[in-house]
Amino acid sequence: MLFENVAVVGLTHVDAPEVIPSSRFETRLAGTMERLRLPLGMLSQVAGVESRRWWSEGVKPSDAATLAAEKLLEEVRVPRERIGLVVNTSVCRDYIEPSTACLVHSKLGLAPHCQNFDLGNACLAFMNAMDIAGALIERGEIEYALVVDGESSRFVQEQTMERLTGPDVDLDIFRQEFATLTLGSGSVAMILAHRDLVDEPHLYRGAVSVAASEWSHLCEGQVDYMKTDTRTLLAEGVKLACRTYEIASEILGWTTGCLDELVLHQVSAVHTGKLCEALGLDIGNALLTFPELGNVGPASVPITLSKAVEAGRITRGSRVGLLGIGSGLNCSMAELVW
Ligand code: MYA
Repeated sequence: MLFENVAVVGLTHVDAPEVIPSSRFETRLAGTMERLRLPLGMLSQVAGVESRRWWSEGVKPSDAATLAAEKLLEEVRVPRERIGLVVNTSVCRDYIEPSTACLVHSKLGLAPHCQNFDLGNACLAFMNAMDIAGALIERGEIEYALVVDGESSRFVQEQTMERLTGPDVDLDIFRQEFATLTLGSGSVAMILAHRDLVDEPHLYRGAVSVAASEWSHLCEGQVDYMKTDTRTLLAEGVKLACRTYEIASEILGWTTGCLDELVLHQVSAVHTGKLCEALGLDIGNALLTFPELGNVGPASVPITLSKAVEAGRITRGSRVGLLGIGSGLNCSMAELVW
C-alpha cells in the first residue's frame, strides 16, 4: 500500500522498569544446561541478548500501551476528540475479550466516534496497523489515528524457566523453548494524520508485504508457552526477507545505500548478521536494540525507530526503511521520509 498524504505526527516508547539480565535466566537454568552439555552464556554470546525488561507484577498490556499513548499525547498535543481510530497491535493482551484496544480507548477517554480494535499478526502487526490507519487517512475517513503496542514477556518467561528446570527436559524441548528467553517487554505509541494537519510532516510512503504461510508452524505461541524451530525460522525468514526486499526496491525505489537508517525487527545477533549479509546492507546503519531489550515482538520496529530518533540518528529528510517480519511467516518493508 502506497500513500501520498500520510504523515507520522509523532511516536514515543516507554521502557519497562525492571532490567533482567540474561545471566539471571542462565543461573536458574544452569543445572539443565550442564546436564544437556549446552554452553552457558548462549543468550548473550550467541543470540546477543544481554538483557530484557519486565513490567512490575500486575501491569497489563493495556496499562503499558496507555502509558506510551499518554506520553505521546502530552508531547504532540493532538486533541483527543479528533482521534478517529485506535489500534492495539500487541501479541500480549489483557483478555481474549474485550479487545485490548477497547481498554486503551477507555483509559485514554477517547471519543465515542473513535473506532477501536486489536490487530493481530505476530511481530508484524504494528506495521500492518500503520497501513490500515494510512488507508483511512488517505481516504479522508479520519483525521488522526493512534497505534499502540504494550508487550509483557514476564509471565511466559517465568513459566518457561519453571518448565526448563524440570528433570525430564531433553535437548529437543530446550531448543524448542530457547527463543522464548530472547523476548522482552516495552510499549510504544504512534499518531498518524493527513500531511496537511501537520506542521513538519514525517511522510509515510507506505509498505510492501509478502506472505510465506507454508511456514506458519515454525513459531507457535500461547500465553504461557512458545515453541520455535529456530534453525528453519532463521533460514526461511532470511529467504522471505530477500524476496520482500527485491519487491520493496522496485516499488519504493530503493537503491544501494539510499536508506539513511535501517529499522529492523530485533531478533538476535545471528539474525541481524545473516539478514544484512544476504541483503548487502550496512549493519552500521541499523540501531540494535535486541542486546538490551531482546525481541519485543511487534513493538520492536517502532521502539527501535523511536530510539533512533531520540539518539539523533534520524533527522529531517532522512530516508528510513522499516524492515519487519513476523511468525506466519509474513514480511513487510516500508519507508518513512523523516
Ligand atoms: S520469532 C522468534 C525467533 N527468535 C529466535 O529464534 C531467537 C533465538 N535464536 C537465535 O538466537 C539463534 O537462532 C540461535 C542459533 C542462537 C538459537 N536452543 O549453527 P546453529 C546451539 C539452544 O544452528 P545459529 C520472531 O521473531 C547449539 O549448541 N541451543 O546456531 C518472528 C548449536 O550447536 P550444535 C541452540 O543458527 C519471526 C549451536 O547453538 C539452539 O547460529 C522471525 C550453533 O547452532 C536452540 N534453539 O543460532 C523470523 N539452536 O550445532 C526470522 C542452536 O552442536 C527472521 N543452538 O547443536 C530472520 C531475519 C531477521 C530480520 C528480518 C527483518 C525483515
